[in-house]
Amino acid sequence: MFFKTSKKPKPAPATDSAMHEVPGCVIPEAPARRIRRQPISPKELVHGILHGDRIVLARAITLIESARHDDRALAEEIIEACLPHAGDSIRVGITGVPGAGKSSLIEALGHMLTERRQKLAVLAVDPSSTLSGGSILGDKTRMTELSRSDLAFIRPSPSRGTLGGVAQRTREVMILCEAAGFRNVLIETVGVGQSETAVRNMVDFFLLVAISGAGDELQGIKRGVMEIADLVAVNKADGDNLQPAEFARSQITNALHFFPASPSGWIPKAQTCSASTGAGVAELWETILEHSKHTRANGWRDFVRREQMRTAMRSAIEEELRNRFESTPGIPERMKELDHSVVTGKITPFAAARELLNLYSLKK
Ligand SMILES: Nc1nc2c(ncn2[C@@H]2O[C@H](COP(=O)(O)OP(=O)(O)OP(=O)(O)O)[C@@H](O)[C@H]2O)c(=O)[nH]1
Ligand SMILES: [Mg+2]
Repeated sequence: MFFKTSKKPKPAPATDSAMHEVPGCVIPEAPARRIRRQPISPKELVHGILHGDRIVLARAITLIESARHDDRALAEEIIEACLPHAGDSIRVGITGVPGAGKSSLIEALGHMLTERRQKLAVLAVDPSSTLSGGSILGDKTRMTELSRSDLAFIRPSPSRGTLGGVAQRTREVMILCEAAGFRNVLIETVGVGQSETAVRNMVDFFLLVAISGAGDELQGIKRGVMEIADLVAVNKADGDNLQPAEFARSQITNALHFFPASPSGWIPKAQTCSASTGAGVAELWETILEHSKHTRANGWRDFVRREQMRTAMRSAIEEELRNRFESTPGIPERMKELDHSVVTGKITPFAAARELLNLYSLKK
């Protein structure tokens, strides 16, 4: 890696769980403990967030991610209070096949931004962590340099819930981060399934990290991921891989011409970069800034963000309905029985769904 070893001492190991969740925290242990022990009101939490206090921010996020019903009301109060202070930001989604170098590229971009004294938040949407219990940003060793900077706030994907739920939480966390002054938000997602669409629906700019030599299918060219990308970064353009990466870039540039023009007027690009040497990384950010300028000027960014709010509202309704449905007494038990009946062909899926919905209407 091209990064210099940090001269800063490593932060002391923290005992507070909120500190463990925030690798970027370098605030000493004692105040964190003090804050944790004392109950803290939503007003104080909002005050702390608006003053950029990362311990408080981490606590508020824990509240957002909590499954407890009474925490939800508090979380909503905090989000509401933060909303007017959020929004003036650059939101970037990052996807790509496993191992393409997303985390490394985030670290390289983050390094560049913090050198410029800019604050950034790194979040993740990883529905697979619901199953594995792990998280794509859980491995702090991948962002060692960045996690030591006071200008960076790194938060792994919530490891509980459906994709809809995880995406909703991430959207809320983004609002809090922006209110805390993190005006660059990078959201990493795994290059599988529906998570890309979920992330696309919450960012201004979508970056696909590709590598030379991986099949088209793998890289999302045939799955339609490339169609939603504003920029394809062919990473690992270093050493012996320089030429293959350049070849892949030109092929991808050709492929991009075949996609219908975006109503934003933005023409998607392909660029090479190396997260390891840092080559091309500043140029990637230049493209992101250029897109931001372009879409702010023609009103596209605001239009998209308004649309995203509508989508968010609908997703929140779906999520809440699903939660209410699944937590209604009697439903999970009956669902289990009906699962069996559907699988063995005793009842059609539609009849089973109707019965469960009728049961829900009766009980609610
Ligand atoms: N040579 C070279 N290796 C790189 C570069 N970027 C990342 N790598 C290596 O590729 C491997 C995977 O990098 P990650 O950043 O973890 O990739 P990722 O896309 O975040 O992977 P997942 O989170 O598992 O999907 C690591 O061993 C990196 O050191 C690069 O620009 N050049
Ligand atoms: Mg990663």
